[in-house]
Amino acid sequence: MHLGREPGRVPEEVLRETGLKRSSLAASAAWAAAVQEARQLKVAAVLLAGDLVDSDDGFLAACGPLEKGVAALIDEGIAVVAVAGNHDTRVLPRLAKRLPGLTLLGQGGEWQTTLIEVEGQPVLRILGWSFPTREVRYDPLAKLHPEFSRGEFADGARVPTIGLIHGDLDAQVSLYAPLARPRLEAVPCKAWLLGHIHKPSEFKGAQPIGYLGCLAGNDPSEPGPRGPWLGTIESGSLTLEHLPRSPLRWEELEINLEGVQTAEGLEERLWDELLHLDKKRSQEGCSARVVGLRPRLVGSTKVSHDIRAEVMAKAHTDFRPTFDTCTYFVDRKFIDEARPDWNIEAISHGSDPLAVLAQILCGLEGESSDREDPDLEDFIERTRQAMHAEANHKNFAGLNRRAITSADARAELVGAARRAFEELAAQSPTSKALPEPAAEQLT
Ligand SMILES: [Mn+2]
Repeated sequence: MHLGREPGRVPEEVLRETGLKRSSLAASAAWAAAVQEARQLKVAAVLLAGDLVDSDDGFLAACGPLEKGVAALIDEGIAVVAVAGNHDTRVLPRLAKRLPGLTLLGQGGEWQTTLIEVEGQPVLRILGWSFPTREVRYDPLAKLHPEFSRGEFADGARVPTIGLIHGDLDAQVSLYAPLARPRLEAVPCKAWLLGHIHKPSEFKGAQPIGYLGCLAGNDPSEPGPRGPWLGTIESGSLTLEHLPRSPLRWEELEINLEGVQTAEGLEERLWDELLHLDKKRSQEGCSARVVGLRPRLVGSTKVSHDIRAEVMAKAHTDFRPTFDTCTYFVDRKFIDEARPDWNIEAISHGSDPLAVLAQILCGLEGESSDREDPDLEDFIERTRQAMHAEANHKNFAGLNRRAITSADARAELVGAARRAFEELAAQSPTSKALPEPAAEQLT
């Protein structure tokens, strides 16, 4: 849930125009809505898969919303079961101690189970494990008691089991509990419900294993529907339904510029894509009040990078369509993967600066991958090293380190080369005489 996170990227103007408070789009608002829905549905239990609290120093930010939600659930006779993740390893046990209704499973890294009852009868068992320390390099399943892994429990209750754990599924090496799928599959559980990755999985198969995802959209890097899952057990089989209830949703809006010649054309395509997204969202039953869009421009076009950036800047300030109760806005950043609509291959057969740039671009885009080019490889490697040095600068020491790959460097260079090409082509006195990218030249 990452209680304590505020959606900082939603512009003030959007809040002013919609009359919404920033806090009404935060993780705590998504939690409050989920609690209300759980009460209305009269579910037997609410399960929370770790990282409830954004950070271990977030006690004060989280205790209010968590206390209120847990109390409202307990009041309705709903059990609340959680495991701790890497973000709330220390703070969740503190909160659980003060919230008697909250069952924190597997504290200190010791596997534990609890029974969920309906009208005094056990109906479901939850098997869980909590992070004992912020970093866990081993697979917790390796430490599961043999009798638990055989489905034998001291209480003798014969009810379906659901596994609840926070960790890094399918990772060989991880600081956050690498979970090997075969080990999970070997435990006789109806399903493994995981926390850690913010994007919800598709739960499929006889024994679904996957991430529940966040209750709320955090930032533009986390596109798609977010919300709780509704699990139903009927005649011993489990079904899981995703409820896209996050008040704030982020979406990556792909805009294909193929055939777009002008700024106006780009504006219209943005509008078309938005209408398409809105339709899809309403079919999903998405109840977002605000949707933030991160446009991704793709395809080859005559519209230059500068014009594309101008239209996107205008969309950020002026474009706020509202349908029913949902308002859309365009984030200030966009992803530009559009290609200049020139026959670069034809232009590259020359020796002027534009031709040289075209040769580099062809090489970077892999069109000349059939021939080895040590210069290009060296160019990519030097770029990668420069990016690595920047990303790992001491100023960013507090952030998670990320390895910069050759593919990252190549993508960065392609973007820069495309922009330089467009500018140079526009300045070139001969550019009008350059061959058009017409299909017949490619045939
Ligand atoms: Mn986590």
